Amino acid sequence: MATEERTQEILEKLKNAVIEYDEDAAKEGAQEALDEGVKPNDAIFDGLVSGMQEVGKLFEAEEYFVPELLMCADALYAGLDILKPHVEQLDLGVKGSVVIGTVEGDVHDIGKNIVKMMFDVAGFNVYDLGRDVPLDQFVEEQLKTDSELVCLSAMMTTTMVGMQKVIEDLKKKNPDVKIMIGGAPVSGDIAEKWGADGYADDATNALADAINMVSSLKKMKEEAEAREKQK
Ligand code: B12
Repeated sequence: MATEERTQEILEKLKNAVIEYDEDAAKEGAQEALDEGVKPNDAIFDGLVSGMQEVGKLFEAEEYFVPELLMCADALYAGLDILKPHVEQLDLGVKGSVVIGTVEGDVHDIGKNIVKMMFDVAGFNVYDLGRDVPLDQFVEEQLKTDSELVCLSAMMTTTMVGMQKVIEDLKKKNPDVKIMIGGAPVSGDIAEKWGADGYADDATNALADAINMVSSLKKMKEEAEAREKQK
């Protein structure tokens, strides 16, 4: 078990590996975290993701441009690949099916993949459509898989508007489906205005909200079935 000081050192190494787009350091830091008993969740959120938040600031300050961002993303994924299989599996008593993807026109997929990881560790069936997903594909996949939940991610003000169409189309085809949206430009107010059932600002809250939605949906279905039987 790493001491508090050593834990901070490893987290700092992971953070800097992303900022300095150093894939080797990210892999090394991830392995050190595992070897020394740092929780994989902490290494991901307080190390890698925290580094990417700093990268966002450097981009805004025009110190970094798209090529740097791409290399930072590669470093983050290099560390994530090592840590992900070790994230603790959760048994939260409810499991569901979820369709997830980043909407059309948008290639940002780090946040979406981290939300996906949380669903994976909670034992959900995850249908990941990837990034830059044509809007109709969300509706098609939900109908095909009969998933309880659809999660839409967008990182740009220009692409998030596509979510509104998906929400409308999904609710028309299947009023029971629950829809959750997220990504930096999205907010709870927008989610409400567009008729989504939920919004979360990070992956941990996304899973917590999803569990609530899926359990209320399952309860409603069970009650409806019980009423049918009584007839
Ligand atoms: C890395 C990055 C890139 C990388 C992406 C690599 C990849 N594989 O994802 C690359 C280089 C490809 C890129 C490209 C561009 N980018 Co960019 N990018 C970023 C950056 C720096 C970090 C994003 C990130 O990964 N964050 C880390 C993750 C973990 O956080 P997150 O995505 O927010 O996800 C968390 C939550 O939001 C939430 N969440 C996310 N999705 C979902 C979904 C659901 C359902 C729920 C519930 C929750 C949830 O949970 C996640 C985990 O906790 C941001 C800056 C920023 N402040 O966000 C700019 C940013 C998003 N990019 C921006 C821009 C402008 C671009 C480009 C147009 C640049 C250009 N000139 O070409 C292109 C667009 C390409 C395209 N068509 O999509 C702008 C968008 C501005 C806007 N508001 O519209 C930002 C905000 C930078 C800025 N300040 O200007 N980018």
